Order: sequence, then structure tokens, then C-alpha cells
Amino acid sequence: MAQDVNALRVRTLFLSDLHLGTKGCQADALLEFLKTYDADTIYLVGDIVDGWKLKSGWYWPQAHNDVVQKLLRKVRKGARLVYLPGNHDEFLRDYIGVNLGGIELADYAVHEAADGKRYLVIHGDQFDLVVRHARWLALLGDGAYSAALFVNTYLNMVRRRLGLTYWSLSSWAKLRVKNAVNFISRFEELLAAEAHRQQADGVICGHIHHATMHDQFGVAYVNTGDWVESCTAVVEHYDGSFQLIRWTEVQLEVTRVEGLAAPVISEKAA
Ligand SMILES: [Mn+2]
Repeated sequence: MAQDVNALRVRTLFLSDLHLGTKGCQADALLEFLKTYDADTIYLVGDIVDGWKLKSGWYWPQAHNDVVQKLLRKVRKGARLVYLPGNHDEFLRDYIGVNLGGIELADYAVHEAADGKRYLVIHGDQFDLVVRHARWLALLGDGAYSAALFVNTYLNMVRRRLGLTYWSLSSWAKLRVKNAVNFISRFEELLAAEAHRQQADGVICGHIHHATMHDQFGVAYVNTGDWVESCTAVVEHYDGSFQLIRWTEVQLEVTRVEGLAAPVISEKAA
């Protein structure tokens, strides 16, 4: 398609929490975004397809198909696509380590940026149980922490086998508005600690639908956000710098600039 010729090229593109297969997914906006950006490597950081929702009723409009086609087309054109399943597309965790038509499936990845820095890339649901009980788990030390990570993964696997819906940390935290900030920062702290434990310079994750970039916990913490509420993505430029893109704000800016450009030109003409 012609629009790709003018696409902005970045070294790496990180997307998470698209929730394709749900009415909440802002597929049209996402499609526009994917037409605008091209990348050498694309990381899908989990909750791309919402298997939990699809199970309780098929919802798959054309726009959702278009998003998938767009991504596959980028692979055909030479992009490397790494898919790190999350809790909503957990059914794909059965295929970890498999290469499906050029798509690499993995639990987590270590991304080496252009400047040599290493980032742990992981969805983040693996830490739900620890986030909820972090205080006493921290007291019990590293063994308990690892055990909790293990229990968390298998608890959700069992829930899935039993056909139960996924227990969602983010919606649970949102219901407890007063504590939501605490949960977010606890999540961030744990993910940062995990990156540190794996001797990485930072972590890139999703899951809690809260896009941000900071280094409050000693390493870089990058959250790609989502395409349900915030329409956000993270790109790595060729110099190794990272940028958080809030797509709706970019769109507003384009409209504003175009709106401003017209009177300036007519002023000159006058
Ligand atoms: Mn998730």
C-alpha cells in the first residue's frame, strides 16, 4: 500500500494490550498507527488477542482482521515479530518456543537496544500475586517470591482449564481507586526489581494499561499502555532512545497544526 512508503521508520516497536476480539479494542486508531510506523523489530507484549472474551462469544469485525493482516504484512516485508503472550492470550503460552510463520513466541525476551542497553520485555501478569501480597512476600524473601510467581502462572492455567474467567489485577485495582496508585507503583517496583535481578538495564511491559516511562526504581521502567483506553505505544529510535507515543494526542496535534497552518498561509497571501 502506498501509505507505507511515507511511514516513519523506527528500530523497534512495542505494543501491548490490544485486546483484539473485544468491543473495547480501538482497532481503527491502531490501524492508522500501524500505517504510520514501520519497524525493524516488533514486540507484541501480550494481551494482543483476547481469548477469554472470544470464548464467551465471537466478536471479530473486519478492522480486527485488518490489524492482524497489517502486522503479518510487516513480517512478510522483513520485520522481526516477537510475540510474548499475556494472560488474555494465554492459550498461546502452549506454543512458547515455536516459530509460527515467522512469528517468534516466547514467555519473555531480552531486547538489546542500539546503545547496547538490555531490556527485559515481558507482559507482567506473572507478578499479579506478588503485587497483591508483596509486603509479606518480601519479608519471606526470594524463595517465596519465586514460588509466588510459579503459583500465579499455574493458578491462572488451572482457571483457564476450568473455563473460569481471568482474574484481572488492573480492573481489581481500579475498583479500589484509593489503592490503585499503590498497586501501580508496586507493580512497577516489582518489574524493575526483576529486571535488576536479570541484570538488565530496564524492563518493558504492559498488563496494567498504564503507559509511562521513568527510572524511579533504579532501572528504566517502560509500560506500553494499551489500545482499549489510552491508545499508546513505545518506539525505540535508531540511537537507542525510547519514545512513548500517545496516539490520540498525536492525532489532535496534527489536526491543530493543520488548523493553524491554513490561516498563516492566507495571512501571507494577503
Ligand atoms: Mn494483561
